[in-house]
Amino acid sequence: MSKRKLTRRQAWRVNKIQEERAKRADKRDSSADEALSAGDLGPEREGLIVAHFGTQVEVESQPGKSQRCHLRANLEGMVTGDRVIWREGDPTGVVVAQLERKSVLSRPDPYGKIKPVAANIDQIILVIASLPEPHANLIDRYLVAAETVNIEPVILLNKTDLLDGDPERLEHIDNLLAVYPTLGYRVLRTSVNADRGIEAFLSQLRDRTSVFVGQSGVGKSSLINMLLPDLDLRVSALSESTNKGVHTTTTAQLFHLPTGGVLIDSPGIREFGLWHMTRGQIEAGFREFHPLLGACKFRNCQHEQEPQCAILEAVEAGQISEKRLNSYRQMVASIED
Ligand SMILES: Nc1nc2c(ncn2[C@@H]2O[C@H](COP(=O)(O)OP(=O)(O)OP(=O)(O)O)[C@@H](O)[C@H]2O)c(=O)[nH]1
Ligand SMILES: [Mg+2]
Ligand SMILES: [Zn+2]
Repeated sequence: MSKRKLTRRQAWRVNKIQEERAKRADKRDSSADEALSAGDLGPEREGLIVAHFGTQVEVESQPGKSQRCHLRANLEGMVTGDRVIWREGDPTGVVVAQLERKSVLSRPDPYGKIKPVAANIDQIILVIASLPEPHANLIDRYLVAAETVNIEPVILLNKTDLLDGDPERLEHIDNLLAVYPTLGYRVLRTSVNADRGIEAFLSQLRDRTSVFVGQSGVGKSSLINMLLPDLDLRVSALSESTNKGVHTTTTAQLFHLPTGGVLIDSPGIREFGLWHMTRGQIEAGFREFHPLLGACKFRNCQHEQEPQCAILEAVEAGQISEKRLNSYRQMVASIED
């Protein structure tokens, strides 16, 4: 984030927000401590955080059975998907410890601090649609982010019904997606409205913990409603003026699928940024570059116009897509700004 001088009014507001935050944290600690010292809590048991509301979390010990919990003092940054030790209470339980994480997705908060947003994820479902149109590099940016945290991404094109009878749009999307299967990424296609692609999607979700990422309005909640019709999550039409989503889902929530597997929809991870990445990480986020890294003449080659650049030669030879190279360059330029 760029450094700038705050006006007096802004400084006052920032102070005020910090004071309020500290007050909330104190209150949270004392509610948890009171409950713990009152001694009317159940025995310690393992649980899973299935939703997150400000200073409280919803903890589940078995699918369908969950309770609101306070967090014990000094337990910070707990997120949906975290496994915890907790004690049942009346009306509120207490989370007393966090278990080790297998993986974590993070993103910078508005103050530039890296914050976790979901834990123990095995698979990222990157949802796109022809409307809202994915902006340039959107797919590659998400893929790089997924590669960096070492979680397998799957691309899911939703709203395929919008392509019916529109060969131009279809061709555009087909061109956009063509390169990914050649890189080993799975690409699925669904339509909630026309009831397409559900079987393949369900089998991709089976026995894994997946998280949805993707722009507002691509149909993430609609897809969950399709898989779990009793749920009836809120969905909203795109804005008529901009054709963009209106940020309907506001809490991270975890869903168990009857066919097996767990799916997390979190508003926090839709646009996880790249600004905290280095050039090396971005480079490593392009999996087709891997066999060539180290093969350029210059050790610090930026793959711009250096002589004997292995990446540029591979593009020349048609082994690496020019579009992907351009994405890489634009991403590097964006972090260097
Ligand atoms: N034509 C068409 N529209 C769809 C499809 N899936 C979802 N939509 C519509 O797209 C709009 C946005 O859907 P949501 O499910 O709210 O999108 P979201 O990704 O959850 O959006 P946020 O919660 O804001 O991130 C709604 O009007 C849905 O009815 C589809 O397969 N085809
Ligand atoms: Mg939603
Ligand atoms: Zn090079």
